[in-house]
Formats: sequence, C-alpha cells, structure tokens
Amino acid sequence: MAKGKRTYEEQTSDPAAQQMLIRADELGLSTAFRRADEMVPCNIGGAGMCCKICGMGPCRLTKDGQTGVCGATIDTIQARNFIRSIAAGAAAHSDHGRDMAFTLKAVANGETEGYMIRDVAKLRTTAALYGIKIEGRSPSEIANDLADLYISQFGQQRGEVIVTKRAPKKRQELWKEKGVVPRGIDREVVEALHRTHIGDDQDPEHILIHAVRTAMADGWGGSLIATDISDILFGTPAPILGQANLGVLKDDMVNVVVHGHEPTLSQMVVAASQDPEIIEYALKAGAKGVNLSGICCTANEILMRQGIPAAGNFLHQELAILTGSVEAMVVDVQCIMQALVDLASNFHTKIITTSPKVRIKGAVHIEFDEHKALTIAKSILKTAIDNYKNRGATHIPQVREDLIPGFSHEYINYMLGGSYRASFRPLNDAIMTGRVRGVAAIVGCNNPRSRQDYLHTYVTQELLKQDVLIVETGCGAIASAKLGLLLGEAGLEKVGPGLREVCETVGIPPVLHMGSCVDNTRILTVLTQMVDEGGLGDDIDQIPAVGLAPEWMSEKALAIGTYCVASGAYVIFGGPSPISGMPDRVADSDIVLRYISEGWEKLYGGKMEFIPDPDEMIQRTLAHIDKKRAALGLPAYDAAKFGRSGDARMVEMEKLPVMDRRQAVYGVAAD
Ligand code: XCC
Ligand code: SF4
Repeated sequence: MAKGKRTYEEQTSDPAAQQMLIRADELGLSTAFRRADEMVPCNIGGAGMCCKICGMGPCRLTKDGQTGVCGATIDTIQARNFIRSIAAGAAAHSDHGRDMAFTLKAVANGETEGYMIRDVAKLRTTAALYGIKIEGRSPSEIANDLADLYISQFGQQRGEVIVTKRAPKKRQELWKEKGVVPRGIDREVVEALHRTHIGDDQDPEHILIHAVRTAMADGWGGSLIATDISDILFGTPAPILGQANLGVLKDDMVNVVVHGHEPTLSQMVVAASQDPEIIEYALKAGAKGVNLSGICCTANEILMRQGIPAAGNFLHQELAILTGSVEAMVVDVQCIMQALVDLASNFHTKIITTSPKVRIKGAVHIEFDEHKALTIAKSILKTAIDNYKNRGATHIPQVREDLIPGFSHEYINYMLGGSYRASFRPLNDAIMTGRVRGVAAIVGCNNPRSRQDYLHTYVTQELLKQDVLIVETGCGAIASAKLGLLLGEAGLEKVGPGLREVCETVGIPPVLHMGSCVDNTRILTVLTQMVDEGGLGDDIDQIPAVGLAPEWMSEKALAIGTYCVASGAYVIFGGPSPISGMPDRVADSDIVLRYISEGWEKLYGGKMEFIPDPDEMIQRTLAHIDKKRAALGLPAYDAAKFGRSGDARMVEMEKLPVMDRRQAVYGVAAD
C-alpha cells in the first residue's frame, strides 16, 4: 500500500466492498475510494471561500477582510455558493418530479406502453387533497386533472405552490409570515441563479431567505410530486422481503444493474425481465435467466415495491462492475460516476445511458421514451443478454443481507391501527410516555472521504440503544440494510428497552426503510400527521425529532436539509462544512454559519449544523430530543422505566420456576 493511502478497512466498513477494493488493486484499476485518497480536496473551495461566478475572478478569499475584485465579502460568496448548490439540488429533484407528472398525464391519456394506475386509492386521496372532483369519475379522468395540476406547479409564476398546503396549518402561517412560500417550482430555481449572478443580491441573509424558498420548492414541491406519482403509478410501498449487497449478483444469470433515480425506467425493466420472451432469450444465451438488481435510489424504488435486490449504494457502483459479472449497467439520472465507462472497458460490462438529459462518452445510448417503454426495456435487456457470452472470470463476494423495506407513511399509518383504526396514535403515545425517546431520520449519500457506511451505521446503532426510532432513505438506508439493521428480529437485543417493546408489539424493525431520496417527503408527511394526531405540539418543530446526513456528498442533500430546517427540523450533516470559512475565523463573525444555525432556529425552529465527529452528532441529537421533550412537558427519558414486557421479558420469565413467574407478574406470592 502506498504511503498516506488508507487501508481497505479504513476506506469502507463493508466486507464485500473491501474484497472488491483488493481486487481493484490486483487488477491495477482505480475507484472513487483510491481517487479520493489521491485528490486532496481544495481547502479554499471546500470552505466556501472561492468565487468563480464572473470572469474577473476566480477570487480566493484567504485573508481576513479581503474581498473579491467586485468587492464581494466572504459571507456573500459563501451564501451565493450555498444557494447555488441548493438550486441545483432542487432542480434535480424537481425535474424528476416533472417527468413523473408528464408520465402520469400520458398514462391518463392512454399514450404510454406498459404503465397503468396501480394505486387508485392513493390517486383519489391525493386528488381530493386539492379539491379535484373524484366522485363518479374514472381513475384516468382524475389522473389527468392531477397531472395537469402538478405540471402547472413547475411553471407557475404567481401565488403559492399548492403542495405546501399539506404542511401543518401553523407551519403554513409561519412560511407566509416569513415570505418563503415558493411561487412556482422553476421560478425559485431560476431566481436563485439570477440573484447570484455578478452584481445582484449581495446581502448574505437576504440570499439565504431565498435559499429557503428554493429548497421549499423541492421538498414541498417537486420531490413530493415525484413520490406521489411514483406511488400512484407503481404502487404505494408496503413491507416486502428484499436483499442487499454485491452478493445478490448471480454467477449463472445475466446480471443487469439499474442505477440512478427515476422509477419510470427501472419499473419497466422489472416488468420486461419477467416477460416470457426475455426469459426464453436468456435461456437460449445459456444463462438461467435475467437477474436484476439496483444501485442508489433506483435500487430503493424497485426494492421497496417489488423486492428486487439492491446491489449496493452510491460507492458500490464501481464495485459491481469489478465483479466482472455485470452484463449491463443501465443508468438514467443523478449520482452516476463518469468513471463507470472507463472502468467497464476493462470488463465486458456495457454502460447504457437512457435519459435524453444524460450522455457519457463511451457509453451505449438507448434512449428511453415512456410511449414505447416496454419495447425499449426489452431491447435494453436483449442487449445485456447478447453480452452474456463475453463474460470473463467473475468474482462476486458472497456477502448479502436480508431486509424488509417499504414503510411508506400510508403503511405506517395502517400498521399502527389496522384498516379500521389507522392512525399515528400509538407512535405519539409511545413518544409521550417515553417508551420511544424520539425519532431520527438518517438519510443521504456515501462519501468516499469518509469510511463507507461507517458513520451511517454507527450513528444508527448508537441511537437505537437510546430508544430513538430511526427512519431511513437513500444510500443511508442501503448502508443499514447491508448490516442487517432493517430486519425485525435481528439485533433487537441491541435496541433500547422501550423501543424494543414497541417494535415487538407492532412487529416492525427499529429502523424503517422509507424509500429513495425524493421520498424524504414521506418523512415530512409522517411528521405532519404526528402533529395532526395531537399530543406532540401543534407544529413540526415541537416534535422530538432530528434529521442526519452523516455521509452526504450531493447538492440534493443540501436542498433536502434546507427544506427540513424550514419545516422545523434540526438537521445535522457529517463531514466538513462547505461554508466553514477560514479556520482561524472567530465564530462570531461567521455570518453564514451562524445564520443557518441560530438564525434559522429563531425563524423556523429548525437549524442546520455540520458536525464531523459521530459521537458529537449523537450527543447533540439526544440533547435536542430531550430538549423538545421537556418543552412539551413530557416525562424525561428514563431507560430503566421500560422493557418489562415483550419478548425479552418472556425469555427471562421462562427461566423462572412457575411459582416465581406468578410472583414476577402479579407481584403476589404463590398461595
Ligand atoms: Fe445519490 Fe439518491 Fe446521495 Fe445516494 S443518497 S448518493 S444523492 S443516490 Ni440520495
Ligand atoms: Fe470575484 Fe466578484 Fe467575480 Fe466573484 S463575482 S469572481 S468575487 S469579481
């Protein structure tokens, strides 16, 4: 190992990934893990101190009091860099939402091939939220109106993005008062770019108000639209058994990995892979069939709906190719490394781009079009099958874990009360009594600058011991899945006593997989419903809950974090802050850093912080949860109070002689 390079164990905590990194070195091939070691991050850009938005720069502000050529201060530059990231993140999520809305429109009008409205109930409930008439109308008619309404939100110029009406009443009032309700989804993104052109908005706090408005257009706009329509077209997720990690790849089958974000393509590939014609074609090619798996959020989309296995999270994309067993990696949008093409050229793997928005030099392009979706999906699979004969030696790590994903907000509602009494009451009650101390959403990416999966799973496991119920999405959820944390029975002995009782009673894992990254909006819906249920205050900021993105890397993560703050959440990012500024700067003068924490907390009750140390993340999470419990007048969390019932207690009891059991249960001596 070259000097200064991390060991495999330091690069990833996943044993399957370690095996593949060894293989990469044996073959002399590079991966993001190695490139991260070699590419020292720019400490000026990394701290948000570089501006390159005009041709008089780039200006690097490294001395106190220094300004750019135009006179821009460090705070203005940091705020501008920050909002530009948020705008890009919001654009990515929302453009995904827009494509979903157009697909819904096309499905409603019978113009597509292979799609249908799978969840009529969700279509009707969603349409009814906006006053779209549902009685006596066909699903297609309702879907057409809902699609039109959703499509109009992107280009809307004035008024309010209608999706924001789904937040708690008090929150909506607050947004109005602060003037951050988005007018139209695209409008806010465009204005973010306009404001940060040279010579526009140069008041950092004013820029950051618009950052909130832009992020809101994502969370209470484009992303929520994407989630709604995915459920309507492909089904609202419910628990299903799945598997995760590279061990899901098969030696005797044609391995097709779908990677990216939009379920429109991946769902059709799933359908095509079960088509008799395709199975026959694969058998003829000498394979036992087509084995589909996913990477990144596409993995989550098909995992939680069809139980299609996840080959891994963000940092597994190159590792899957290194197994030598992948005939085709089919990608659409977002989080696709350009390095895939070069790496794949050392194997037989074909990288197939499919989005009209995304091309990578050297990749095969088979453009996706929902009007001919099934035909295209089949032709993609045939390309993969034709490639099976070119496969060389394979090295598939035999590492995989079972998991149960699919905890949509609708399902959580149902599971807590059944069909007739669906409600969030039991969850609210569990928090109010202190059986569940609070809730943490642990979400977001992998980042090769930290040890893969380690921060996610360490923070998750430690919070579970503290009776914190965890919900997860995105690559973070896959990290937990790979470690077996998304299974009901597994590891409950490592979970706090109160939480354990709740999990045993309801029959849920202590970590709930809620979907992809656009599905962070499911968490907003859950929080809103917890508010509506009563007992935990009248707005989201009063709920004992925290959001964490320990290994984030994407601009989308910053947009998500910001809309969560605007919704009232305390959001903790891992890794170094992209707006940390000069290391010797006194915190007091750090306007932007202070504004997004203390400033936002005053305005929205939520705040954003960057905390590299996992133990500090955990400590601040618990402190925040306890503070919110106290503010609600709830009993202080006491680990010793619960855990006297449930399976653990049963095991304990069974060890006792019969007479003593009675004593233990009823507190009376045997007669
Ligand atoms: Fe991408 Fe969504 Fe991040 Fe994973 S978690 S690396 S954004 S795939 Ni969204
Ligand atoms: Fe430099 Fe100002 Fe141009 Fe930025 S906008 S590059 S600070 S001159």
